[in-house]
Amino acid sequence: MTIRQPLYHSSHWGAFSAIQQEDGLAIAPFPGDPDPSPILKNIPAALTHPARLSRPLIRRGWLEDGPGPDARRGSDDYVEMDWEQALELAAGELKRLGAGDPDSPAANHGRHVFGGSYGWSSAGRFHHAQSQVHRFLNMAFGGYVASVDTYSTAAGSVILDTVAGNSGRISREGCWWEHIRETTELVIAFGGLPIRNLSVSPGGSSQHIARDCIAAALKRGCHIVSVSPLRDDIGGADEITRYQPRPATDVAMMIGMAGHLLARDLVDHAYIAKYTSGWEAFRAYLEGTTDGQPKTPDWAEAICGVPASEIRALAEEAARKRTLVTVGYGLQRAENGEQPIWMGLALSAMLGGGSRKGAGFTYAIGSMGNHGKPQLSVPLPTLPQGYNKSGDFIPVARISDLLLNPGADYTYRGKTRRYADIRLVYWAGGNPFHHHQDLSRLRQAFSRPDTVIVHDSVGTATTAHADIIFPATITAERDDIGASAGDPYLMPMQRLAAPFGEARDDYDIFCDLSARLGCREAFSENRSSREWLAHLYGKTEEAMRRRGFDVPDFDGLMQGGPLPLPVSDTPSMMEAFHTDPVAKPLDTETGKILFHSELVASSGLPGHPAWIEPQEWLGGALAQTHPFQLVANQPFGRLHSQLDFGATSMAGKIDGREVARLNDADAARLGIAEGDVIRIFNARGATLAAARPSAEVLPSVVQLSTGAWYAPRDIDGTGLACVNGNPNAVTADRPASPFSQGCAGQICLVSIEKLTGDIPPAVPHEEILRKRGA
Ligand SMILES: Nc1nc2c(c(=O)[nH]1)N[C@H]1C(S)=C(S)[C@@H](COP(=O)(O)OP(=O)(O)OC[C@H]3O[C@@H](n4cnc5c(=O)[nH]c(N)nc54)[C@H](O)[C@@H]3O)O[C@H]1N2
Ligand SMILES: Nc1nc2c(c(=O)[nH]1)N[C@H]1C(S)=C(S)[C@@H](COP(=O)(O)OP(=O)(O)OC[C@H]3O[C@@H](n4cnc5c(=O)[nH]c(N)nc54)[C@H](O)[C@@H]3O)O[C@H]1N2
Ligand SMILES: [Mo]
Repeated sequence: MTIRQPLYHSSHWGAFSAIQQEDGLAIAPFPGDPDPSPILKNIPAALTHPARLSRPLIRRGWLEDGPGPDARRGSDDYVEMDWEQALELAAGELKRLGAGDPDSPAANHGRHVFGGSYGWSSAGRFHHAQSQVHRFLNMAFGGYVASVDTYSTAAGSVILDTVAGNSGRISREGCWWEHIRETTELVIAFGGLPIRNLSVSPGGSSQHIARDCIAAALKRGCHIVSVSPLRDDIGGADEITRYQPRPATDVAMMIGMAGHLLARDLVDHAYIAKYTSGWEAFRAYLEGTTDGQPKTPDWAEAICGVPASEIRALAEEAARKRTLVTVGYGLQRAENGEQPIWMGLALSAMLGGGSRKGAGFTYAIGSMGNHGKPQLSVPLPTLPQGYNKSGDFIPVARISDLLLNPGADYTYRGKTRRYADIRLVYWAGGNPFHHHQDLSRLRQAFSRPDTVIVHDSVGTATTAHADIIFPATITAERDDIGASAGDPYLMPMQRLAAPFGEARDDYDIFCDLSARLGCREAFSENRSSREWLAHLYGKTEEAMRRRGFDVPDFDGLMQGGPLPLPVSDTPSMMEAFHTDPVAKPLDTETGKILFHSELVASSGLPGHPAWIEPQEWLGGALAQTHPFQLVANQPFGRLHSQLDFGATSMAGKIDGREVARLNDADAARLGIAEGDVIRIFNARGATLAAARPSAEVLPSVVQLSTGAWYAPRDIDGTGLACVNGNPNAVTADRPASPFSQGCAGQICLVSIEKLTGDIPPAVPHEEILRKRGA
């Protein structure tokens, strides 16, 4: 298949057009995008990279010995198989576990099947692997054990749902970027406003506006304060003030500000009375009535390291100005991750909150490209996933606990729940051996089920722990529709290339399996992919026609260009609440913003935002043994582990190995120079990275972004280490709290040493999965 006309397509990091040239696919960013992402340059490599999977693969041990728990997962090799045989094997195993007749007692509504299958997969509203696998399991078993919340935000979402009603609406609704550009006088951004992260939105991003908005706000005289251990978590301008508290201590800095506001009588009591409840309990904590410790800026300085004088000055400036407080996802991906999010909201409430335009609190505007943008007034095409009759789920980051502890009790949002007994794991569109913490423990967990089935286009570390691997196409090999909440375009995603080898669309794989299980009609509704696309687009098309827009039919959309979508002028949840808190209450215990929550208090946490000492922080006992705080944040040059072999991602590595940055004084002290290979380790494991001394990084912090493909190898004398630099070899599989059970993978304590002697090379992407004999 050769394409000569530029065709439109889309990715989570931007819309683009593509044309085929002698040396491969040439990508041009969507012309309407003011600040296209460098990640687009990763795409051409995806078409034919040697890590692509071309045929179904079956793990040798599973094939020879049959289904069952098996510690060889992760080190076994694979046998290629033709599609017919591989589909038969998978269908046979699904049937053995009850698939085929969702209403029979044997099917048990998939209670032994984990289909939570978290992951971002690719842009595209129909070929969305997670939606496809959920729909399939609902049709085949009548259900499955699902997952709730996300690795992105769980502690933050659970606490905001509880104390402010709806975390998703707080993040997405409102026009905060426009407000920052035009009216806000002080932005305090905990976690910074990293342009790197704002390249990405789930589903696509046609316009990257953050850089321009920040520049325009600064020009207008808006003061922007970035609070982060990394000075470059916000673009370059000198006018930006940067504070670098110790990681995990922002909540103390915020509480110190709050204590000062109270002491100086700078609290907006009228706002508190009208829009909040529980203030007295929090006030008692600030004054030290409950624990004998008044929460002064000096108290805060001792914990967070930011000088008390600066904490006071920032609090006073915030009280004087139209102030926006925003807290990034990164801070809540940590032990007690609820606290900085809740405290950010509480601080903004003490300042008079969101009753003025451009002031108040917004969640994670610096984390996702589609936050703080106007919402759309028409529905987006969405594949219905069917109904899950099992009703069972885990908080998403409890996957290892689920597989290792069937029948064990745990708590979530104040309730006690029980882990299912999982016999089959089905994953499509995600990479748990990228995203989960403590990968050695995840390896043990993956040895437990009878069977693991994975779809992916490439041989990731997750496929290397599967029994049956189906090779999936990539978006460039299929037609789809790109769209994202808060993005003003519907993007035709036109097929750019023929499928690689024998790869099939996830949809077609599930159709083939459904046919063998007798549920093909229910799964496919007798529609081809193209008929589904036209059907799903029809909902948006109809809604637009009803509003009087002239819209193309489906063929017209696919042949024409991006379709502008109407934006909504409905007030956001918080605007409506501030206009009339009685008529538009929040969905919380009192209808107001909570300084104190009974549910939280009854779950073993303080009932108000509080500083709770974590196990792994630079001020704690464990820092005597492991004196560095690892910050495992999002990578600049790729989305998670996706297309790690692409040009932008590879350009950021040294000899194929991920780069870790540390403060230059720390590096000098340890005799570490640019490019030296360092071993980053703790009691859970080790990972190797190429060092980069940098003045941007707070002393005692080492930053190693996520996404390098996990490749554990035995290192002489010191045991296993991931030689490619995956930080999840050392992060802790410890929930943020028993309340949210959220992922706490952003930070952990580690030691660092320079590696000498024989240094094992990085493992190329195509060697992660051992595809030996055919
Ligand atoms: N230590 C630490 N860990 C973290 C984080 C952190 O900050 N620190 N961040 C966390 C966060 S926020 C997230 S969201 C997760 C991300 O974790 P994931 O979403 O699991 O990561 P991805 O690399 O996006 O994985 C997507 C997988 O889907 C595959 N894929 C893409 N398109 C298709 C398709 O059409 N069909 C099929 N079958 N497969 C496809 C890709 O090849 C890739 O293997 O990681 C989390 N992990
Ligand atoms: N380029 C790119 N962009 C992405 C992604 C990607 O993979 N690549 N992933 C997307 C996804 S799925 C998500 S969920 C979002 C995640 O959005 P975030 O969670 O906001 O992103 P991170 O880079 O993990 O964290 C942001 C910064 O928080 C800082 N930080 C860490 N701990 C602390 C702390 O205790 N205090 C303070 N003040 N700062 C701290 C770190 O320095 C880090 O750089 O990013 C999205 N954007
Ligand atoms: Mo995420």
